[in-house]
Amino acid sequence: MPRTQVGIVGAGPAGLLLSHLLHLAGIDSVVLEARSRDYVEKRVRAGVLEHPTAELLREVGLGERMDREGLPHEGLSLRFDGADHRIALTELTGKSIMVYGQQEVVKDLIAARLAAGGQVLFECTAIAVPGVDQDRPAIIYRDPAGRTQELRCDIVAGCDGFHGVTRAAATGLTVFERAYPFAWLGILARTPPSHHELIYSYSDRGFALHSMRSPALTRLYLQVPPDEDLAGWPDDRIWEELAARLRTSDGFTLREGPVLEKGITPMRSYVVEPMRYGRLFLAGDAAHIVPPTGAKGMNLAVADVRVLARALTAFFQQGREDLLDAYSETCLHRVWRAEHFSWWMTSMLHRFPGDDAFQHRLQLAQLRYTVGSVAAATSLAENYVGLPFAQ
Ligand code: RFL
Ligand code: PHB
Repeated sequence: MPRTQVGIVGAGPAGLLLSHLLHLAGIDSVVLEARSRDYVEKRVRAGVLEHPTAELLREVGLGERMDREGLPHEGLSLRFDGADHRIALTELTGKSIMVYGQQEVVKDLIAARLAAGGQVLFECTAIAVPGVDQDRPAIIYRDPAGRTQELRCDIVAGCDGFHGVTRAAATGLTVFERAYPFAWLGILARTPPSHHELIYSYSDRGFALHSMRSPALTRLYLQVPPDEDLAGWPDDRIWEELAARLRTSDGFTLREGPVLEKGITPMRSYVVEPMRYGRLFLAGDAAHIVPPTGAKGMNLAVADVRVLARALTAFFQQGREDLLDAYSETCLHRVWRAEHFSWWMTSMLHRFPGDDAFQHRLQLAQLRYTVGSVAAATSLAENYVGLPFAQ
């Protein structure tokens, strides 16, 4: 029967980076991923790496292509009242962010794991993780041929995202949750960005976001109703709505181009506590979700597995359990800060169904204060570029 020290469910940023960090510490792991390699490498998701995330990727030998192809940004715009109001991230914090697609991070991680002889088993779907409450955990999974297999391990890392199976193995977790009355419709278009930085736009018609992936690829999002059907959004309607929501009084022009990808993402805040059950450790979206307005999801996944890799290193190399015992609490401090920031950005920038003129004026007052006060702008900036990792 196959065996490893750490059985990892999920080859997203959390699972792959954990496997890489463990490898650097001389700890063996196997990653099981339900989807194909091609699928996970093409899945378009997050685009913003916090300063600490980019630094960590460099430190562990994963920064080369990111530094070559990624786009460092020193500011972003909040657009309202028909104009841009720039938050000078770097001037205010001394730090910048890196615009580099999540699927590029995933590609770099997979390449690094495979080059080091690491085991990433694609098209292997975990079904159950028995024994995590005793000392003999295992992962039961279906292999690509449909056969049921068992992987024995000392520790299971549940990095299988929000819809994974590992969280269900834990009993007694407390769930904290908030749903939002809207979703995001996102597109990737083959057209140069219309502005050199990200634009978060608050408009009468709802929120819109202008982002990018490269000098030739633009990523754009629209706030839509939560159960919206993509079929009702032909490309023309999407461009028209984006142009209307991104309009300025000084004639901003939105560059259009072929739509390469489109999808709808529900918005949710969600945290389980604790992020551990016996020998099962949850990390990334398996343990918490934020609405994407703060660009925090992937960054939290990275922060979790950094803490977990250190704790597992102390466990396997020195037999210490104190860092594993502290894992959940250490992570949850950062998680709740990001939950607050993401909720705050979301609340400030979206139109809520049923909101009245009073609410609209409150949001405008908040936006004007945020861009007008150095203290308030710095608060947004330090959260956006990423607070320092836990020691
Ligand atoms: P992932 O990436 O979902 O990976 C989980 C993996 O587990 C696999 N899996 C299983 N494998 C085996 N057996 C099973 N039973 C399995 N069940 C699931 C899945 O196939 C998958 O490969 O979770 P992870 O690693 O925790 O990473 C989290 C991030 O993906 C997520 O937080 C971000 O994408 C969120 N997010 C953003 N985060 C940022 O930091 N900055 C952003 O700018 C940002 N923008 C976004 C986002 C997410 C979005 N969507 C689509 C949800 C924008 C969008 C639109
Ligand atoms: C993205 O580029 O996909 C992106 C950027 C900022 C966000 C969310 C998504 O807040």
